[in-house]
Amino acid sequence: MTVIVPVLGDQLSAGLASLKAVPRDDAVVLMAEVAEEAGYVPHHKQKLALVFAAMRHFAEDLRTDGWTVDYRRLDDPANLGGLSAEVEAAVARHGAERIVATLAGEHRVIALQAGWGAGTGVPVMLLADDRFLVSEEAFAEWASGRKRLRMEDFYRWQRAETGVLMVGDVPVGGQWNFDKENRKSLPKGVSVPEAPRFAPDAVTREVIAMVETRFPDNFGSLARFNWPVTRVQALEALGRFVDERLVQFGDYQDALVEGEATLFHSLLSTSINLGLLGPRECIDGAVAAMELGAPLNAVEGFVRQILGWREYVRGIYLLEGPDYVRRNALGATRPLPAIYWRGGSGMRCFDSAFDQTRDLAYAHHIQRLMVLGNFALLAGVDPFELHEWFLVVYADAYEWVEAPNVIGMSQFADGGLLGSKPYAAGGAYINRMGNHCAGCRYSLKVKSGPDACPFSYLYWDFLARHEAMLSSNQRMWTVYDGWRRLQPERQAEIRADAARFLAGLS
Ligand code: FAD
Ligand code: DLZ
Repeated sequence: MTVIVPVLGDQLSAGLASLKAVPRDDAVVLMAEVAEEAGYVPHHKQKLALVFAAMRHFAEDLRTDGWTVDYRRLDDPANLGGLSAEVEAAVARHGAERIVATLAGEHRVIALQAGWGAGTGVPVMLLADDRFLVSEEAFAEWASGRKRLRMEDFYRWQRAETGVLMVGDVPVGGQWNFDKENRKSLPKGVSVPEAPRFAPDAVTREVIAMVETRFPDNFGSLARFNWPVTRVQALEALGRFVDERLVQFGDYQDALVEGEATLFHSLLSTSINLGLLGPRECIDGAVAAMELGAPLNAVEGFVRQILGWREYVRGIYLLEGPDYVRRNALGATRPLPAIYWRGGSGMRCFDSAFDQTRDLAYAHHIQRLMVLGNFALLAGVDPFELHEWFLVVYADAYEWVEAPNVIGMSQFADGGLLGSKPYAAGGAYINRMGNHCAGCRYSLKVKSGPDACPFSYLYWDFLARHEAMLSSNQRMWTVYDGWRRLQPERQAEIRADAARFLAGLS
């Protein structure tokens, strides 16, 4: 019996449920580069190159392992342009009697998969994606009946369930969370190890040339493409992170440093999201490093990101359904400002994050949350437009992980489902966490007028605009006390600065 096993571009795991379920001799693995997936948003050029290069390398690995792979290249004139069309044609071409697939990550592609049976006339078996540590059902069960769905509660549950960093029922070190020890700015003199380099091989170079030719107007530059595109490279990236950067990951997790694009971050999200690495092996690698002296605040900080945040946002995405991306609890309607596509805002922190986003398809978490996301929140940008931007510009962007981070965590557009308060901050926060302000054309010392830091007056203006909704939130009481203590003349000055700046932005 011939079985078509479609493997999507982010399902590049030898242990994928559908690859485990079908005997190798019966399977024809279908992998298809298609215009539909390349175009549902105009992805950063590096994301396209990464996905196609990783797909081509994975197909070769499967063939070496004895699988029959039917690989459809984007530049093949016979390419049908869509996943469903390719699946239907493959069933006919191979005379297949059934399809066995692993459920896609995104609602959009899950909907396509649901139509494959009708489209092909053969039975379709859709298997759960067991590369995540928490199944959709287990998350729904955890969520059911809870008044609040907080990451911290989910994370503690997962620590207890998995036994990671636990001694019996007690968290290692007597504390669940060392977040407060992970907020240092980078002192002068601390040097950051260089991230590993993965020079593109012939396969990747061919893909890069194809992307440059076929997607010349997409955002971003390919010049500094440096992503792991194979499992071997991804394992090297994990090993180098654990050996060289994990020790300081905790301390400087929230730091913002001019000219330091990656700091001590792992750069592993692209590899995990593509399936080149499993979440559990990343967690185990970090935990094992404790025996070699890695501090608990670093290891726990890293484990929290993967066992906590990554699993939690995926659970929220599946639970909340396709309409989640349209939430707009704060009623924000400003079109996405041009500085998100062109940079050149004059704000050093923003331009720094923008430039590296364009050049590397990467920005670390605090740049995404507290600079690019925070600015949009304060400026009242339409969250759906921001969501689409975030989906475009990062090499690790897939809706299941991007949308809860943008709509929920960053924009509070889900009204507090994901976060207990908006991640809104003024210039003082950015100054405390980094060194951008020193070289900025705006000044924190100037309190009003065209040279004052926009983050500062926009922060107060944001609070004022949303006072009716947010001031009853206990976690916002202190900041609203601060706002109310300002003289009416000072409040008016702040609001006038914000209005002037926002008018210029549009
Ligand atoms: P590290 O800082 O080294 O963290 C280790 C790993 O933990 C990451 O590789 C990632 O797998 C996981 N992780 C950390 N934080 C999160 C989080 N909040 N949600 C889910 N996983 C997390 N992550 C994506 O993978 N894709 C996205 O499209 C994406 N969009 C984001 C948009 C916004 C507005 C924000 C605030 C965060 C977003 N994140 C996204 C989460 C996080 O910023 C990235 O995972 C991280 O910056 C990737 O870099 P790294 O691998 O060096 O991470
Ligand atoms: C992201 C992406 C891109 C750019 N291209 C393809 C493709 O051509 N073929 C494919 O199978 N998958 C691609 N992907 C990954 C899918 O978009 C991904 O499987 C869905 O986003 C579901 O998570």
